[in-house]
Amino acid sequence: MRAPRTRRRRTLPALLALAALATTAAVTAVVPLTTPPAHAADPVVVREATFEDGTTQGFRARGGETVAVSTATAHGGTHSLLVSGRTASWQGPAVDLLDEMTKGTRYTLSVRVRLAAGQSPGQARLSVQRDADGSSAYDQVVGDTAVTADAWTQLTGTYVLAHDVDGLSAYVETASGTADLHIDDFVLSYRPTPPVQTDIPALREVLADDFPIGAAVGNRQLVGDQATLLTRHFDTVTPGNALKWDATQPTEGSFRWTDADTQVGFAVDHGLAVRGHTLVWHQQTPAWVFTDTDGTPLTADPADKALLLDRLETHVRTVVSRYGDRIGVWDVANEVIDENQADGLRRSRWYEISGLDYLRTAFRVAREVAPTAKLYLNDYNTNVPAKRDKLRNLVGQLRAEGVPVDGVGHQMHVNVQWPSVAETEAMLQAFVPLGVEQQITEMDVSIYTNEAESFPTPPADRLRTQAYRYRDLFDLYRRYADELTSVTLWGLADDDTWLDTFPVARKDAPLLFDTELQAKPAYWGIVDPTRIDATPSPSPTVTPSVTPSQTGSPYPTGNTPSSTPTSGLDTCRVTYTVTNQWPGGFQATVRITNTGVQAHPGWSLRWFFRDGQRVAQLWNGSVRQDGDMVTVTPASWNANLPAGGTVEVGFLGSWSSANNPPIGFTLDRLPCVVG
Ligand code: 9MR
Repeated sequence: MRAPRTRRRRTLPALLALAALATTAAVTAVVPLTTPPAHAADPVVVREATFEDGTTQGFRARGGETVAVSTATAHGGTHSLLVSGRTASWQGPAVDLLDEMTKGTRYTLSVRVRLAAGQSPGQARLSVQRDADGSSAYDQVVGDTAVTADAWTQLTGTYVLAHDVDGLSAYVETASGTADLHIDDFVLSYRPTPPVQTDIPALREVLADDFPIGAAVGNRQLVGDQATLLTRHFDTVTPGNALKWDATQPTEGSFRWTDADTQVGFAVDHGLAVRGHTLVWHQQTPAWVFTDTDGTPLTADPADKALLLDRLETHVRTVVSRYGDRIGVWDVANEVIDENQADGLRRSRWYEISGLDYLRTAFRVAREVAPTAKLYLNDYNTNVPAKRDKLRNLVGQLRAEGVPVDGVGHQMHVNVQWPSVAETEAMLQAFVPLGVEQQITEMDVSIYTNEAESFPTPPADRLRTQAYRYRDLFDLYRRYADELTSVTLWGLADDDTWLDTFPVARKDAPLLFDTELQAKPAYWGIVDPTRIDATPSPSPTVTPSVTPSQTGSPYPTGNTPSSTPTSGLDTCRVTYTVTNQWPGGFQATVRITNTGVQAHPGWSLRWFFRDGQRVAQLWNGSVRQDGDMVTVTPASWNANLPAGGTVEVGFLGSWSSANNPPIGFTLDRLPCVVG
């Protein structure tokens, strides 16, 4: 008989000690320009159950069924746990984990499942039950997965506890039926992750003169390291799901605010602005909205239409008024354009029943309830000319009628190849004549260009290409900073992205921070493109096998020719030289050459110190320093920096522990080459 494995349980202090070790390692390995992102250690097993000691090792029934150790079959060793006598599909083996799991840590749960001999094939899933204040909630860790009596199936998934709880358990259940089943080799583990980097510029400071920068969030982004990363880099948040109709009013008249209140409350407490997403959409809207009280689908007849608009008015009034001025921007309506229709209007249930009146009602009521909030029409693929033009026509028409549409949201779910910068610029330009605000609302850059590709870890060359895409698109956004009132990314880090399951299940990596919350080359694409090639990548280059395919999906992965840049920048070059250094003080010069084709009158040069240095006195210009961010503007006599021209400023500064050169040099917000 296999000996039971020792239970190893790592406490939070131990975890922090490991994290500290990781930091030390990263800091001592510092390269000249910045600390490389650290990568996680081996997993730490918090709890496991093999049943080899003949006990149930803490597993119990969920309700009335029988849970007992069995030697009829085992996954390794000779024992497993048999569950029999089930009378409902939710019954199954459960293990209490309240003392094992810490809020905010990302755990991996794994268990083997096999149906008992003679049972017909079925489906099983692995879930977590959370109990708080007498009520329970259920989170799926691994969805319905085929299981049989002939072989063991492994269910593995990750879970972050994002709520305060007084009870917590993991359990296996079946999608349907009451088959007897075995489980074996349950493991709960986590990987100690490196700490959030604090020696890199905060995105919100880098972009401070351009636009607020935001991230879509769920509850799990509000705890632990995720929260640290979020509040360090971002100005705004968009609840990714919590404000949608299915979340706020799942059944008529009963509103549910738990997650939305948590997310908006967190934002307010941390000084983050909130984009409200979304009041009207053809997805994530419960069926009752479009159904009569007797279950009949609503039609376009006047009584049905009145009922629908009445429900809409109640919904908008209730949701918007709950948050009042805590939500300054609302995506009042989402994805209402279908460029394949001659009139450009999506044939949603909203449209079929009410024509354009649902939009008129939603905007009118939102304005009434939140008179100072900015009201948006939000859509994807707004770069596609046909869609862009139809959206522009609709916005023009509604505004001409007096419908209070203040802004257009461009989702920007794009990829490493598509769309071109020129097409994206045309998208922004198209709305300028209307006099509306514009925002980038859901940006992510998939590493995939078609549905056939799939990488277990993102190849280095994809991450590099992605970084140049971020660089180019953000350069464009910066040029349109007067039009764009914010830019939001659809997620915080690659550990949690909707693209892991869309358009097919595979690991994607579309954001600026990796699955361990470390800055990716994409981050440097925005902050300091000269660092793109210096940022370590998690894996060697893999050349994917590419089979072009049509997605047929609403979010095409795109296959237009790449506009992706070369690594040269045609803007400016900076040379930073420490000419003298003594304990506590130093003197430096910064030489800027305009390598672009246009003059920079009244230029502004910016950089970020990394070691807490301060500028004490600067000559040949004026200086302002906010934290690590230094902004230099010219003196009267060097105010114009012509194409090909050079300006040199010098300064006296102070330093303490280290005096590494600054990073993130920009000239008029455009990144400069250093060297
Ligand atoms: O990020 C959201 C994801 O968690 C949901 O499963 C999905 C369901 O429709 O909605 C996602 O957010 C969408 C957003 O609300 C509208 N634009 C497309 C986004 C990605 O699907």
